[in-house]
Amino acid sequence: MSESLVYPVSGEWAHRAFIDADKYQALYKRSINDPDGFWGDEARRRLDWIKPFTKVKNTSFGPGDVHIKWFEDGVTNIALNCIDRHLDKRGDQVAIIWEGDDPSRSLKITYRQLHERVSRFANVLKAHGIEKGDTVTIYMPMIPEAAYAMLACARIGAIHSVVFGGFSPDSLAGRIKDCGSKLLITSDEGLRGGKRVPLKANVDTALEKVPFIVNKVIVVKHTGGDIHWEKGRDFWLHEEIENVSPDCPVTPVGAEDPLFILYTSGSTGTPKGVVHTTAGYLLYAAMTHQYVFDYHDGDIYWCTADVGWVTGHSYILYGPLCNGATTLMFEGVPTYPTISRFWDVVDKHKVNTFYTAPTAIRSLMGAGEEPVKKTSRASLRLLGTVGEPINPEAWEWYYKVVGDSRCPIMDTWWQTETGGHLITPLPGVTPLKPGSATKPFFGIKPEIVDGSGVVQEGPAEGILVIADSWPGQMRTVFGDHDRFIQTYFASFPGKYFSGDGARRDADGDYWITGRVDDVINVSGHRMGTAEVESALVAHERVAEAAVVGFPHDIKGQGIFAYVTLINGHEPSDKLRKDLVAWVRQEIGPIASPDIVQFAPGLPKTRSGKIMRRILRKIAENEFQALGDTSTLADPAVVEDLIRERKKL
Ligand code: 6R9
Repeated sequence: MSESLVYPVSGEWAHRAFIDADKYQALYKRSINDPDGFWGDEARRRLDWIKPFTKVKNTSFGPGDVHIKWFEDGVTNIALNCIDRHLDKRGDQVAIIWEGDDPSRSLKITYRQLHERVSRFANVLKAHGIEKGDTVTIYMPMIPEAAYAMLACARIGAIHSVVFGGFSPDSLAGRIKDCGSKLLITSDEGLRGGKRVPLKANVDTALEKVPFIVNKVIVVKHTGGDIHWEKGRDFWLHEEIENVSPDCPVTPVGAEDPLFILYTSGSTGTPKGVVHTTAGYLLYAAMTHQYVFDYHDGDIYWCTADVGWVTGHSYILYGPLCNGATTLMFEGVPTYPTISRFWDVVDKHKVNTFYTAPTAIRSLMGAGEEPVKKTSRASLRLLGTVGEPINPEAWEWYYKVVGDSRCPIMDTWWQTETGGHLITPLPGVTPLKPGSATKPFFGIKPEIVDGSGVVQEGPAEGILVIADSWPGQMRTVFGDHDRFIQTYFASFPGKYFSGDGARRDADGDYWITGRVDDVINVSGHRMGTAEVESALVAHERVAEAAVVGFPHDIKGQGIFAYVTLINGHEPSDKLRKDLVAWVRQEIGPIASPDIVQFAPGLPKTRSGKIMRRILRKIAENEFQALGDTSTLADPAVVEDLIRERKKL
């Protein structure tokens, strides 16, 4: 396939980037050979400390004892680093640009304004009894108050748990129960694509399911919509902040005190509360943000994620603000009011760096080049992608159409658990290969192991593990350290198990093949679902594809492909055969799909991830055992898929 394609570092980038290939080599070497020296220097240089640390790394991946501590005797505060220390130099610089769902609404918030709003918010939390170490649940739309709420918690040492605003009352209730928050922050309603999201009503329903946990709800007035009001429990933020002082000194916080909990689903059980702590997390988010996006003073930076996901935590909020950046927060969706919205926003705010997910790119590709080409995008300098493997076709389209072949694409591989980018190109350093996340970031020791844990050398394919700790790593599963050990350190003792498969090519570049639970074993050959999908979407009629394994009498597992066609193309048996032949030709006979099902839509979470669990069950004709479908963006998709499956 297009694997041989390499885009070298351009002359412009070699010149402007912070580091070049030689410097990367030297720094990487030091980060691995002398982690104490490397990270100690970075932590002193990048963070302000209330009490300096004397110890740097104290970590063990087992076997036996698993503990992860960085800078453990240091004392600092996140808000001090993300706000207060910037006031002298950049008090009047814009910290957050907010772009509303409605294109006529946007706001600019300076660091000085951010300081006052966060301080007042923090005083409101204190007035309602929140103290250091308490958990606070945040269920908010993408409005500046979501950022204020998170930073207000950090300011007073409270632990936030942001629950994505697209989650149902049930999911919200489960997450409240797990971490036991006494206080919840929400808004009357959210707004996405012109539609109202009943956040406060969802909170009311959720709180009926978990009575006696939350006793205070702080409500931000956003749309002004009608809501139910529980006197004595519910409080308007705009009224509360009038009653408190604008001064709120930061609470000194230990480097290893928790900053936040973020729930993430694994292959089994209820969502896990991933715990990130203070100093190591912030250092890692800030450093990756600077180097990966080559962030320079004055850049306008936009990450399209929602603050309900880790990408929003690390790369809308904490990393950029720690670096004193201007970060754009977008309330809306890529298709509203028109399919040019992303690029209109880029032009409106002169965005230099744009970071999004492959799924967004693919959905926009379906509408062709014109909606992109009619915008300028002259301000764009660098692009980023995250969340799933990006197929080379989407990469090329992103590069050529969106970036006018000027902007390098940083394909950043990481996870909720990792806090920040682990495998990623660096502009000015890394030749780009469409579909490869390329090389490890500083301090990251990736290894490829086989099923029994044997480390593979040279070009190899297998399971991706990380051999040693880095500062941004999660520390535990909230309330269940044993589950942390079982999930991440039991499969390959002494190593962090990522749950992803990867291939390393002859240049040492990593290609993420997808979750190992998605790997299909066809006649003893391992087949990455991402690879088959990539081949399918390379077909001129295919908009999107999802591939799963299903039990096959002879081969062990067969390949089942769900295919969404580009508008204007009709399903037919002929096209089905063409697609099978196409994949056979693109990858090889072992990759030929056994079954192709045309699907007008795929089951996706609201963050755009395809729910393969559901696709696997439908492929297996197990319609009764679909499990929880509550997190789907559009549950009706499933009915369509079942109907079509029955016809095959
Ligand atoms: C940041 C984030 C983590 C999983 C991860 C992997 C997939 C993320 C990727 C990627 C290939 C990339 N993933 N980035 N796969 N290339 N650049 O997405 O966190 O929601 O926890 O998902 O996403 O499978 O294991 P999270």
